[in-house]
Amino acid sequence: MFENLTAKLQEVFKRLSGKGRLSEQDVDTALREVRLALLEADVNFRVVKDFVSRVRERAVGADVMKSLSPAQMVIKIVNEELIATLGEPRKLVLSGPPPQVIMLAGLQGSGKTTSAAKLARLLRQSGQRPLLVAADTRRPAAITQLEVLGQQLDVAVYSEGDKVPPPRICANAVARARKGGYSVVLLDTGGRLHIDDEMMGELEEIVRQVSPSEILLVVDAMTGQDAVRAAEAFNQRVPLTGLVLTKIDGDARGGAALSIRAVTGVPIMYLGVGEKNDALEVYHPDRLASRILGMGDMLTLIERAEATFDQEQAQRMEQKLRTASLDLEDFLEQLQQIRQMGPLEQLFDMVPGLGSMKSQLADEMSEHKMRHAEAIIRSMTPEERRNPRIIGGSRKRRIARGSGTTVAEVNELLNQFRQMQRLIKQMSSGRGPAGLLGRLRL
Ligand SMILES: Nc1nc2c(ncn2[C@@H]2O[C@H](COP(=O)(O)OP(=O)(O)OP(=O)(O)O)[C@@H](O)[C@H]2O)c(=O)[nH]1
Ligand SMILES: [Mg+2]
Repeated sequence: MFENLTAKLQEVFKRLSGKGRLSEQDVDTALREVRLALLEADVNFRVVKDFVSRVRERAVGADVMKSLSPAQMVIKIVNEELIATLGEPRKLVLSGPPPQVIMLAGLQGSGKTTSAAKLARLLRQSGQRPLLVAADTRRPAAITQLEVLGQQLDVAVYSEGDKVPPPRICANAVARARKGGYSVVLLDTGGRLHIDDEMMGELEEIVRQVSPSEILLVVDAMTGQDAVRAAEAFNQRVPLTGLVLTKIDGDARGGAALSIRAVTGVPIMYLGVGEKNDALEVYHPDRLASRILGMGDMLTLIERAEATFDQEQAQRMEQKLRTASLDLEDFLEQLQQIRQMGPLEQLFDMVPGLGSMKSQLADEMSEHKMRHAEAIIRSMTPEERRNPRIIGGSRKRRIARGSGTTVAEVNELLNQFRQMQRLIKQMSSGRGPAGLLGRLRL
């Protein structure tokens, strides 16, 4: 979906990266091109304007990090602002007493029925017992469509044919779910070609009858700004809690995906990425942004790491990690490398498996602590660095004095180092986070 936009943005970045220093004019020229690329991708013009001005403000005032070229710095800012524009993710809330009700609404053909089935599948995977409800009585084949999907997925489908009014069907379905021990009820409502009063009235009545905890609007991302307008109109009548953007796999220009959150204020929650039952992804703004920029999550990390790591040193490190013979000299080198790579938090985000350890790591590796660690290691003799076991009480006192720290801090560092060694041993024996080493290419 984002091919064109991605190609355009990459061209802009490529031109920037040819330059050693960026003047304000370079930034302006680049941003003009970014602006055009976004407008061509059918992004809402107000969203574009706001986006560009945020990037400009940050790019002009930015402290360029030592390890990043000015062009990389611009990419970094564009990426972060893109993520901000795409908006925070929100998880489905199903914490109330069962059954929890999720209503799916949307224009005709937007992908409600398909998404309801995909969502049922995801929910079942996470341990829920879903019940799909055929609440679209207008289109003759709609009920059969849902029943077929239910059969494929082995998920129960509740229907009462097409003579009972949908709000009634929904209320009955919830009662059935309660008796039958279903934990989640998914309402597949009927769509219309355009927003009309009858459809909205029906949705409002369903909301009144069964008070869904989630009201998800399913929007076809292929329809561009129409999708955004439709979402605004829906949101005025029923309180939407989230968006499902479908057909992200299509070849439309992507503007809807980029504008809809900013324009409507409703968070994107899922992305439909294909016709198959498993083609529903939980939305992650950072992943979507990197897809738009054409950079894999890891790509940025590797690029930055490669820029600062010299190849030879990297190979040496790799060898050491494999044989788990890392010493404090290497530890120091690592600390310096990491500091050159930019904000740590962001770095952690990019390494799969580190996410959960992030806050702990970030705390342990705050700039302040890193500076102390460096000072401590610098105060050691080469022999002590190679063989920390020889560091006893008097050596610790000497090191603490030399580095302007305390014995407790020296101890802490030595402990951390031992922990790291242990972790590395685990990883190199294949018990650690899968593939971490390979991905990091240390
Ligand atoms: N490529 C692709 N196709 C999708 C996606 N989601 C839905 N579709 C297709 O879009 C068409 C319409 O999907 P439905 O789920 O029937 O849409 P609906 O909103 O229920 O339509 P009505 O009930 O008629 O209002 C079907 O052919 C789906 O296979 C998606 O994420 N990617
Ligand atoms: Mg349908």
